[in-house]
Order: sequence, then structure tokens, then C-alpha cells
Amino acid sequence: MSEQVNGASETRQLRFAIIGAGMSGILTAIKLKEKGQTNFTIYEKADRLGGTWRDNTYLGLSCDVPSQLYSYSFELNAEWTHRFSPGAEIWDYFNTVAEKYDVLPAIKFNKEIVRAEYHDGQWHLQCQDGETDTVDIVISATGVLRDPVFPNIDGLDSFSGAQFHSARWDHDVPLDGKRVGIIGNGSTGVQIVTALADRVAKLSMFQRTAQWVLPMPNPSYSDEEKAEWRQAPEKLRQSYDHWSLRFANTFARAVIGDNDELQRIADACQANLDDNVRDPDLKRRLTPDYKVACKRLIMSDVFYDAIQKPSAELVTDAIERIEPNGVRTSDGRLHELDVLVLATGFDGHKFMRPMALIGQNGLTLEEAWAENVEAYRSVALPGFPNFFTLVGPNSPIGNFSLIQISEMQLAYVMQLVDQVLTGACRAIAPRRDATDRFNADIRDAMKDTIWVSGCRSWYLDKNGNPAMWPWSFDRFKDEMAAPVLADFELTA
Ligand code: N01
Repeated sequence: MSEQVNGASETRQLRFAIIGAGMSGILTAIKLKEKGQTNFTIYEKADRLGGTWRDNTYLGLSCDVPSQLYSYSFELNAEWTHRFSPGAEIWDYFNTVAEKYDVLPAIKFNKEIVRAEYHDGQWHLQCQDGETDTVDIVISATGVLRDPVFPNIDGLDSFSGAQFHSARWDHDVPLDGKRVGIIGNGSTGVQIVTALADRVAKLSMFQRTAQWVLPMPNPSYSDEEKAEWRQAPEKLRQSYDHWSLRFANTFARAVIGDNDELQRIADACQANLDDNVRDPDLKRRLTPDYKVACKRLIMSDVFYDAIQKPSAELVTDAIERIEPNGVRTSDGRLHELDVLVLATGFDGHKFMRPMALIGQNGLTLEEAWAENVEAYRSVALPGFPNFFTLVGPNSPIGNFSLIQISEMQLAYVMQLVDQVLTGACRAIAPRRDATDRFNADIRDAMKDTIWVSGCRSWYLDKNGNPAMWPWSFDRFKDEMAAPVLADFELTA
């Protein structure tokens, strides 16, 4: 840590490591540079940036947060082609922003940090190839939904056709005119079905649990609209604010106990089903037996059409096993397939693991998280000084735009980092008691949320606790605006 003077106020120059070059990692690099802190490296385990938007390239991929909100607040984009733009466009956006802010030279690709240990006031990092680094501050930007879950189904490896997880799409596999099976009907499975129904000879969607589907139109933006946004950027800002407010006042309230709002969403989902699914038996099988928004809502105004196309079949008999020629269901039927897609989701509770993280006095992350995966306000862990996480445990991942969340968390983290930069302390970590209090409050508030109303979802951890934020958007904004320093241990 050099005690150099930087700019008007006396500020140290520190060395930072950012883990991951996805949405949050790129953001962190931009904001560090803005602060005049240029001594950082982004360690990225893949060969390209973009996180989830690099990994997911499946057909039909788009984001269900409107693009004009799913943008950095400081880099609104007049070029989005749709209200919910396709995944490739979102990936391009992150590449363009990273280039514009000259982030690329700071990224080390194909570098997975496998171990980070804190001793002698610094973090000692080790990559999978043996490279090491010593830094003052680590910011973990590893994302949430990055670790694919493969289903535990008998005979999965015996399938003789092409098989891949939705997040590892094999674009060399031909699909036109083929018999394609899709296991899973979450946001991903639904988008894939919608994209494939007209292309394949036969599409079998294997559904274990029905999903509520909110009809969300996805209009394209005209050249005139884009030209207007280019000429009048304040209109883009208005659109960002409009969508932000709409999320905060509708969906985000419904999931934490606003029953009127929840009922409005439930009515819209029920009407979608009633108006668009003709066959009573299909309708029965598509009707969930749990409350709307307990699982992540599916946003689509085209799924019901797609699943009723002549090529498509909704299979609701349980999968018994996978055989070389297809999927055998409990009614004894073999669904013969050429291609099997596993749209079976992600482990949303891994965060930076399997990286070995070792904090003060040899405390490991596995020990710290043995009972519960938790943090202080999602961004810091007691016993792990000068280590911060973006989109960590109990971030509002299901309620708002994740980019907005990450920006607010980073602004909060930067205020903590300022304590070190300005010399108020050499290390900062949340207090154990403050962290316990925060997590007790979280667990208490979860009782009022929709996520614990009786369904299985990736939100729930091994103890059945949702890895979510149980309060309002405004509360999140307020809490992120100003850290309570009394909740932290500052080491001189
Ligand atoms: O994953 P999921 P996802 N046998 O976990 C089924 C975001 N996202 O990739 O419901 C049979 O939701 C499982 O069945 P069940 C978004 O936050 C956003 O679709 O557990 N089935 C379920 O149907 C989303 O929530 C966008 O009974 C098995 C499916 O697999 C999150 O990512 C697009 C099974 C998994 O659904 C994850 O979505 C895509 C088994 N053994 C993703 N194991 C947009 O922005 C699992 N399943 C639009």
C-alpha cells in the first residue's frame, strides 16, 4: 500500500483484484478508474468477458428486464432493438462499454482464482495456473447464476444423441427437422421452446412443475424511436426511471407482501392461461398448484402459442430414466429424441466458490457458510477484511434490475473502501454481531414473502431460506446509500 497523494484529498493508492469480468466486474473497473485507482487486475476464468451473457447463447435468449433499465445508469443505450433485447445484443453492449471505458487492458483472461488468503494485512491470490498476486482489496464479482445444475436422472449419460445444458449450448448441433427434448420449463426452457417450435420436427418439453406465465409483449424499437433517443438522451433517462419505478411499485412489492399487487399479477397470469390455452386437459396440466411469483415468474406472451403448435408436446408424466434413444416417462412411453437440452437451471448459492477463501485466523469460507450462506448486507463477510462481494447473498436478485443492484452495492462498497483509501483504517470488515442481527432480521422478514409460500425454486437454499431481499426497493436504496460504520471493525 503506497501512501501517495492523489488529487485534492490525501488518498492512498491501493492494489485491487476484481474477480470476474461480467456485468459487475466491468462496472467495478470503471468506477475504480473514476476514483483514480488504476492499480487493479480483473481476473476472468473464461477467455472472453460478459459473464452470464457470454455463457448463455441458447436460441431464444433475452432478458426479462426491459433493456432500457437493464443498462448501466451512466451508459444508457439508444440502440436497443427491443423492449427485451436478445442475449447477443446484451453481450455486445458489455463489450462495447468495456472498450469505451478502456477496461480490456486490465483483464487477465483464462485466469481462475482458486485461492485467496488474507494475512499480514493483504490478500494473497493464486490462479489455477500458479500465477500469484498480492492485493489490498478484493472485489468479488462472480455473479449468481453461473453454475449449471445437471439433473440427477438415471441413464443421463446413456443418451446417444447430442445433449447439452442450456448454458453450454452446442451451436454445431443441427436442430432443423430434428426431434428435440427440453427438460425444464423455467425462464430458459420457455424461451427455448418458443424459439424452436417452428424449426424442429418434434419438440417435447418435459415439465415437472407447472409455471405461471405473465404475458409480456416484446415490441421492437423503430429507427425513428432510436433516432429520437440519440438526439434527446433525457428521454432515455425518463424511460430508465419509468421502468425502475414500475418494477419497484409492482412486481417488487407483490413478492414481499403487497397482496393487492400480487392479485393483479395473478389475475393477469390466469387470464393469459384462460384466453390462450384451448384444450382443457392441456390447460389443467399448465396450471400451477402454488401461488403466482413463488417461483420466478415466466415473462412471455408467446409461450402458450408455441406449446400448442403441431410440432410441440408438453410432457407431464414424470421422467423415469434417459435411454440411448430418448426419455422414458412413468407411463412407460419412450419419447424418441435426436437432441436433449437440459434447461435445468443453476445453483444460485455458490457465489465465489469453489475458490478457497481464507480470512483472518485461518477462517475459511466453507466454515463461515457451513450453516447458512450469508453476508453483511450482501456485500461483506465478518472475518474477511477488505473483501467485498457484488450481488452476494440476499441481494435483491429476483425483484429489480441486477445492474441497478450492482451499481448501488458498488457505491456502498466504495464508501467502505474510502475508509482505507483515506487512511481512516488499514482494513475494514463487518462486525459479527451486526451481521447476525442483519441476517436474523432477513429471516424474520422472509416469513411475509411469496417465496416461502410453498413451492420449490432456485431461490431457496438448503435450509429453505430464500437467497433474496425481503424488503422494498426504497429500503435497499436507502441502506446502500450510507454504510453504518458502527457495524464495522476498522483495523488501524
Ligand atoms: O432455471 P430454473 P432457468 N427433472 O431453475 C427443471 C434467470 N433467467 O435456467 O420447477 C425434471 O428456473 C425444474 O423443474 P421444477 C431467471 O432468474 C432469466 O430456467 O424444479 N425437471 C425447472 O422447470 C430464472 O429464474 C431469463 O420442478 C427438472 C427447470 O428445470 C433463472 O435464470 C432467462 C429437474 C429449471 O428452472 C433460472 O432459469 C433465463 C429434474 N431432475 C433465465 N431438475 C430472462 O431474463 C430441474 N428441473 C428471460
